[in-house]
Amino acid sequence: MYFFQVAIIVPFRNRHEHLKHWLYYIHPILIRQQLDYGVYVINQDGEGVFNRAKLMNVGYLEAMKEYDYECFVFSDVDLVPLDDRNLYKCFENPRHLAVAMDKFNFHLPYQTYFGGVSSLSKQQFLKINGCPNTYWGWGGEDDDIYRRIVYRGMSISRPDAMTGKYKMVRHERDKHNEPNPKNPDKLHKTKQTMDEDGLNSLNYSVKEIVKDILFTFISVDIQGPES
Ligand code: BGN
Repeated sequence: MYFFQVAIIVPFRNRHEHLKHWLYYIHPILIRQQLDYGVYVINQDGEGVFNRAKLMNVGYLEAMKEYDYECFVFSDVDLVPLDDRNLYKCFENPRHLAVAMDKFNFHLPYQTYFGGVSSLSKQQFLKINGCPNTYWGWGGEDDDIYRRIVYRGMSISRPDAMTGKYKMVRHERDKHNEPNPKNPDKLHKTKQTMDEDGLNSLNYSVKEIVKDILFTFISVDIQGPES
């Protein structure tokens, strides 16, 4: 049997209650999928504005320090897949997994939506220079990643709407993660900025690494924006 080495990366802050539930559901699913995987929870240290995509970049690099992973699944901590056949692995193309979330009435909110849960092989991730580091606060970073994929000549794959069902654990809007009005405009420039803003411009410092039995918890200072 062929085993896939998959790093599951979870951008995180202050959602320990969610994490507990997510781990409880996700591990049995991943085991039933017969994957060789590691879970990396990337915790943004401090009270600055949240930056989901930058934490994804950090997760990629930190996981790679531990093991030569072939595949990366990026998941929000509040999303639990409802069908075991929604495989947490990588495909020919970057994949969007969270296609039918309950909060969107089990539909895609729009055709190019790439948020929630996605997978990219090491090669695909490198091809797009990883994620943008400059989307502070809520909104747009997933759209930027989608654009990077298209600008590099790839397309995305998805499971069908039955297989791709997800439940979102309910929560209030997080503190320090307000919609950022600067983010939508940035999307027009992705094509020009993606070569300078990504894995190759990432700066952060690791504060603490805690190896739990079920996951690795990495706290990082991701050096917030000047303004
Ligand atoms: C979109 C957000 C995404 C978010 C989805 C679903 C933006 C950029 C301006 C168009 N995009 O509107 O980041 O995942 O909603 O909630 O805000």
